[in-house]
Amino acid sequence: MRLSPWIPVALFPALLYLYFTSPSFIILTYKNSIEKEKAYENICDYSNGTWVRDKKGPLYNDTIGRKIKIKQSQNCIINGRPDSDYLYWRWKPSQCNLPRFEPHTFLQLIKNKHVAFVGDSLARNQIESLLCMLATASTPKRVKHQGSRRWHFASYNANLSFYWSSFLVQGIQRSESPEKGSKYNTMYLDHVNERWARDIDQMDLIVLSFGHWFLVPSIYYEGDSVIGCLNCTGLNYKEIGFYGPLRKALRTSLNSIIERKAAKGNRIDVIVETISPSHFEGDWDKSGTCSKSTPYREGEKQVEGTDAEIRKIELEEVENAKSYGKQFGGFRLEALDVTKLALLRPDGHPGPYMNPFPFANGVQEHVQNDCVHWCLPGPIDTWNEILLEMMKKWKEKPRSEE
Ligand SMILES: *[C@@H]1O[C@H](CO)[C@@H](O)[C@H](O)[C@H]1NC(C)=O
Ligand SMILES: *[C@@H]1O[C@H](CO)[C@@H](O)[C@H](O)[C@H]1NC(C)=O
Ligand SMILES: *[C@@H]1O[C@H](CO)[C@@H](O)[C@H](O)[C@H]1NC(C)=O
Ligand SMILES: CC(=O)N[C@H]1CO[C@H](CO)[C@@H](O)[C@@H]1O
Repeated sequence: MRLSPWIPVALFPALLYLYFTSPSFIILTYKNSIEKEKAYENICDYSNGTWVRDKKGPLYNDTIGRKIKIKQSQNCIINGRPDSDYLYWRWKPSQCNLPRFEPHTFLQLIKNKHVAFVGDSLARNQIESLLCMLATASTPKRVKHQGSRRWHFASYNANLSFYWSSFLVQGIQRSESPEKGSKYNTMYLDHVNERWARDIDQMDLIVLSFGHWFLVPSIYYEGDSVIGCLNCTGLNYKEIGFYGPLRKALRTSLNSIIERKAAKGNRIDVIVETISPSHFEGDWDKSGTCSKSTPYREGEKQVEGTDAEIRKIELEEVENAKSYGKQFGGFRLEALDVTKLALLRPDGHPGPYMNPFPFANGVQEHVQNDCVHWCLPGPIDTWNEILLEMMKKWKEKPRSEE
């Protein structure tokens, strides 16, 4: 029997009616609009969340670390750290999921670009994490450059570099052994450190990560005069604490970037990382340790005290610089707020495994611990996962001038 042509025609409106009133259609539409809205508003706050178990583990291992020549004091596996639990955690932001790092996507985004990490040993720790992750896709080549450590990804014509500048502004670090050498940092708060700043015009993305060096005794200059000091008992200077100086150093640096690049009509992207807390139980110089072997749970530990204050200053200065830089279309700036996710990971530091096999000759009375930097692989890989998400969002949402 031939099907009457009228049957489908008659059925069609009925089906249409059923479909549009069905709960699944309504839910689907609702979900789509929410997802669109989410993507549109960039509402995910990566800074708030919790560490959850993850079977997958890290993207790389110590073999790559050796190839990139990361600082050996952060290669915990090679140094004999016996537990590996700390490698099986993933950061879960409370409102979204943080995707696993995709080295190809990152390299594609930095094609023909120069990405500079500027700051202290934590900036170096992070760029080495990034290099290890990228090296799973493409091997970088170390290239000589005056004033920085530099790596070149030939197939992408991309450069990554690390500029050591622990204050961002000009200054002289106090001696590593203050009993013998200089007891104080000297900082020139209104002069950006030219070691990195003279290359600003060749940079496309600058990641600033600093802070820990502000906590030691210092003498502060503005212009030619001393404006105060930190912990300089016996010298005839005013104690002004380090919060003000830290704020000024960051402001001087961000202003320099804006004035030397954006104000001249060039594009520049800047990321300011908030402070990554350390986890010494006891004083760092009196054999303090970080012995916890699991992350803190949500709510178990709050960002407080010095860490909270430094983070607040950094976020405020980012907002200040954003409003100053807004008049120049090519300027983009965001904070990468790692303070909470770092605070929750006391288990991710090298601890005694900053040195190879620290217990090879039995347990010593005095073992030096590193509870500031992070094992590679380790939690700091997550900072770079968030960095990649921020870069992807920037790519989707073009600058106002474009
Ligand atoms: C380390 O990673 C390399 C490259 O990804 C891989 O070939 C090697 O098998 C890994 N080694 C271990 C011990 O997992
Ligand atoms: C972080 O997320 C938790 C859980 O969703 C929420 O209760 C808390 O208010 C959030 N905190 C901040 C500072 O947004
Ligand atoms: C990267 O560095 C290489 C070698 O130092 C240089 O020739 C090239 O122009 C740089 N590329 C970018 C995009 O900065
Ligand atoms: C006067 C002053 O700032 N003193 C500080 C020196 O450093 C110690 C510990 O680092 C502080 O507790 C003091 O307040």
